[in-house]
Amino acid sequence: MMSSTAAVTAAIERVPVEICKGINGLEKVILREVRGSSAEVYLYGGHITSWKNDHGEELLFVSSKAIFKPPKPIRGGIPICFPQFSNHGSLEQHGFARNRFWSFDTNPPPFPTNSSNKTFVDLILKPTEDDIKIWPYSFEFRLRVTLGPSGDLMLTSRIRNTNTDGKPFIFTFAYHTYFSVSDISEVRVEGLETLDYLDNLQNKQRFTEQGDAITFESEVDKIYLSTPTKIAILDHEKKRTFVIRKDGLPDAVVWNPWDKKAKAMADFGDDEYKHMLCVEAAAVEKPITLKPGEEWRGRQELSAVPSSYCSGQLDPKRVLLGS
Ligand code: TA6
Repeated sequence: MMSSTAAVTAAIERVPVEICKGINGLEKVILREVRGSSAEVYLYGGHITSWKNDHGEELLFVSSKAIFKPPKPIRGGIPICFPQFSNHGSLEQHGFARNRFWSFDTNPPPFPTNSSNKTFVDLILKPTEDDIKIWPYSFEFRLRVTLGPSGDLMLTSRIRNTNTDGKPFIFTFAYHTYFSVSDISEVRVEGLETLDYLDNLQNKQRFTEQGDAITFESEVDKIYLSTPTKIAILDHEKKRTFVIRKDGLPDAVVWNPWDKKAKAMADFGDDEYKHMLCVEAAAVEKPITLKPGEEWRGRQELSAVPSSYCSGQLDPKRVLLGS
């Protein structure tokens, strides 16, 4: 394994990131935090494929059958859906950002950085001539991936319309995060109760969620609309809660393929549905319009916190209402 300490260190004493070859020789970046947490990002897709806590435990799910070979998107981690979420448009499923090669953004515009976050990498995606043939717009998509001192993982996307012909463009978006869970039938999602959602298994019909935490006993593919900015995934067995904080991303998609769909996906193991759950910070219901020169920002912050519990039960109110 060849590695080089990247010269991608800036003036603010950033923690150097490591650039090395990953699976099939695809270039990746490794972010490490002093307390032991880490994250890995492939330039292929601007795709995060690993996020580990300071015990070295993997927090994201990547399928054992994932294909690390263009043009196939990587099954797991955090694919980025842009400029189209799912089949909400005429482009390929989930758009093309997840199967394009991104570059290092060596000259990002100023960023309101929190000084404590010194471990980050900036990537950029611009359309190729072929992309413009299928989606005739110029844009700059800047992605900053940050690993916080307590191991939190932040993704900040800045998308700018750089069209010179005065044309606006419209897009939908999602961070299609695959969380690693102990046992899907033991997992609860808090923060989406009583919300309206579009059910992708029923022609996107609109329904209202019942009042309790969401649990899983079959395939689910729902787009929750106008959700709170904080959502929690409670994994009792691992005594772990994932907290998703999001900004500029009003919706949240919840997906588990369950057994039948799992078998139908070549890059997904038959039983792997038991150990993953996608909860995706998204902008789907109201597509985003950007005029030339305008910039959109969408941010998600992921934390993995140990259970706060007295009798083994998590206290969701403390998680969702806490700081
Ligand atoms: O985000 C949920 C979803 O849109 C599901 O409908 C399912 O198709 C999933 O994404 C995976 O999509 P992919 O194109 O990665 O196979």
